Amino acid sequence: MWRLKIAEGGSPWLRTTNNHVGRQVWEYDPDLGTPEEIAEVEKAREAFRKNRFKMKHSSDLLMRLQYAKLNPLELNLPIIKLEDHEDASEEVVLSSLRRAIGRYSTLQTHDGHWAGDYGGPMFLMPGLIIVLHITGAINTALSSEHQWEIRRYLYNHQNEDGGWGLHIEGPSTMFGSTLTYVTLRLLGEAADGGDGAMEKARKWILDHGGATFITSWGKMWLSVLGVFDWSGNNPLPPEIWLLPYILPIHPGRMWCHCRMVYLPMSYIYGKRFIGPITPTVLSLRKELYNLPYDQIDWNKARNECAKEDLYYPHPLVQDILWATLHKFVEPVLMHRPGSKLRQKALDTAIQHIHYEDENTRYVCIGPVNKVLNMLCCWIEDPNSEAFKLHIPRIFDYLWLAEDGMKMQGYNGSQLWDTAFTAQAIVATNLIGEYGPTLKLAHEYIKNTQVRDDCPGDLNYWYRHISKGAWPFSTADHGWPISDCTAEGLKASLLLSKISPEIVGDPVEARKLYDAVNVILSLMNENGGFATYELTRSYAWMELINPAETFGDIVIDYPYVECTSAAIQALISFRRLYPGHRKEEIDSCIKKATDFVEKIQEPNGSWYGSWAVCFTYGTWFGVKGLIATGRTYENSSCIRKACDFLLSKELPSGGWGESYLSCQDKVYTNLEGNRPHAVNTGWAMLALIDAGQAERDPKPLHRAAKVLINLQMENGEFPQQEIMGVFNRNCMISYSQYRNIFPIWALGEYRCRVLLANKNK
Ligand code: LAN
Repeated sequence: MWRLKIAEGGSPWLRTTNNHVGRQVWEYDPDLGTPEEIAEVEKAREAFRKNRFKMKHSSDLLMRLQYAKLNPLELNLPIIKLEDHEDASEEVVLSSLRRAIGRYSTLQTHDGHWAGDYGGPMFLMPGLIIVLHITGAINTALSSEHQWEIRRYLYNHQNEDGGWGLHIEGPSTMFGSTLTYVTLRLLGEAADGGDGAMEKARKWILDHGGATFITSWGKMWLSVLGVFDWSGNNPLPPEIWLLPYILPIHPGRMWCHCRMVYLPMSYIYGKRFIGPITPTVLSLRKELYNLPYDQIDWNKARNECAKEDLYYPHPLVQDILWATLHKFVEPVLMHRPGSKLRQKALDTAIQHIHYEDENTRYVCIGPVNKVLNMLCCWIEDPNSEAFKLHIPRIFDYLWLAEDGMKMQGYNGSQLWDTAFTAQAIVATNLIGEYGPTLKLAHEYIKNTQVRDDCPGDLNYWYRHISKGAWPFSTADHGWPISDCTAEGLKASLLLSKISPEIVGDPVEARKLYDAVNVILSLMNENGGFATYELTRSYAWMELINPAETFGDIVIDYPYVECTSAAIQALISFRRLYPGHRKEEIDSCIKKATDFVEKIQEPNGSWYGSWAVCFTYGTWFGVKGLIATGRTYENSSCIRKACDFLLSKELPSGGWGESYLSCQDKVYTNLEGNRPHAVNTGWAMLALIDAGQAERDPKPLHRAAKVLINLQMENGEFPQQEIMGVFNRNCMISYSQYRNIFPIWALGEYRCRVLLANKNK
């Protein structure tokens, strides 16, 4: 049976800064599990499979079975469902909270975080499998059980029309369909395998024009594999790394995710690397196209893209730029003496690749550069130590649930979820009852703060400071993020106000100062906060975004989420340490607040970029402004935001926002106007903060009732539609949100709506 291992190493090729705290890895142990337990797992899988076209999101049932056995829970609290005419009383809310937190606490890992599924995107696993195929490591790195579970996952997420989407809930795209089809073939599936599934997939691909219509990232993957010609790719010259930093297009100025993905891509492109031509590769050349392979017009293919995939069409300047580079510059760089320059550029690129690998302990910033860097290390030297160091970190990205094994969008969301959970539990004012949970979460937060900057000259490596920051996942990953630092700091400050007897020792002041230093260093001129670094170039750089499926990736833009989190953290800090860097903090808060006010949408909402969408952004917008002391009465921004949220409440109560809100930037209800526990939580939190209880508590009563009626028998809230998003268009799972935000909202509802009213 499978087992989730937490905070364990287990390979001589693993490096860590803090004993692997936060590391989550699934391992197969054939000796584990009673026949009953194995049958339960099977039952969960079968139930998912049967319902897979209706419910695309898994509920982490395998992890839950493991934890139920580990931490059995006897809750003798009544399960209450409210009728139409009933409102939730204080007792009902209290009992709902106890059931929710009691159960959620049993899911906490022994190092203090909450493990869970951070999957969603469908384009990540293919990269890994293609790289393992090329490097000949597929069967040594992945056990046959791993390969089984990966196949299960891919089949479970095939759409009814035979294709695969960009993410689990999305309609079929050429990118998702072709890469997943190829992945299944590389995992040993026959071209007519899968009970007709493979033929159906191929039909989807061919009916939509064949694989020349795949997006640019797909073209790159297929070329590496040897089933697409490199001349059908737009150029990605590594020489861009040799340009002077003054130029706005220097990669050092790009968003770190964009920079870190195009870095290894440019190395591979610069070498026109192709893996071994195996029989499967030769066969794929026939399977993926409507024309014989040698008759394909590769020059035309450079700019082809299926309409299903097209989110960000290339502007004309881009086509001109690529055509020029392709026709005139590349031929020079591929032959002597130009190839000397190419070699120099390749040397620079691989140097940066090694730096990234080393300073993330081979986790890398994300799943795409992880596998690309691994391939580059292998291309440089198949017997290298670097390649060996990459292998065990593959498993940090693989997650298993009842729908199978997936590649996650990051090595987890550990710190982020833990910081929110701590704040949510404190907000319920049931601190005494959940002291041990908070103490353990506190441990995780303390152990995960980044201790040092990266080594060497940070400017040379285009890196921002990290010392004192919090990352999104683990300290070993270690990339600092503005809002993760802010949420980590907020949680630490909140816990520092509670007796150490209950929650353990507070973070030392010096470490809090370091965190503040990171936050202050991340404010842009305009007062806004971007994600990992300062905004280093101009928005018009988006003109050269070549990724047709993703928007807003070229530079690190400022966001309401990051800016609001920074405001909140600095204000909490200032309250406890009023003397420390006072002027800087005051001025930062002021500028950041102006920025938040300025970017409010005309309809009163804020557009959230990292989750769905207006409910999320507006929660951040309101919370940031309220933290500064603004109120409904004295701030028209807050009034407008409340009007906006109230106008979107469903007639039956609650909020339910579809992922289409993100793509279209227009508020869109979920199909059937169903409420979603997470959106309902965000909207309630914003409204309660803005004093809705004093004006008219009825919308809050309705929403609280929705949450209570959604709560399941075991105390948890159900997994509903996928809630996270990145780059405007790709969805990603935040599996803890279904518990965190309903708990937080019901906690505030109880304390600030029901109890406050009673005490009046
Ligand atoms: C994340 C995860 C965390 C997230 C928050 C901290 C929640 C957010 O407030 C700021 C942005 C950030 C850091 C973020 C950015 C984009 C990421 C890194 C991701 C959504 C996780 C995966 C995604 C990454 C780009 C996926 C890899 C795909 C590529 C297109 C490179």
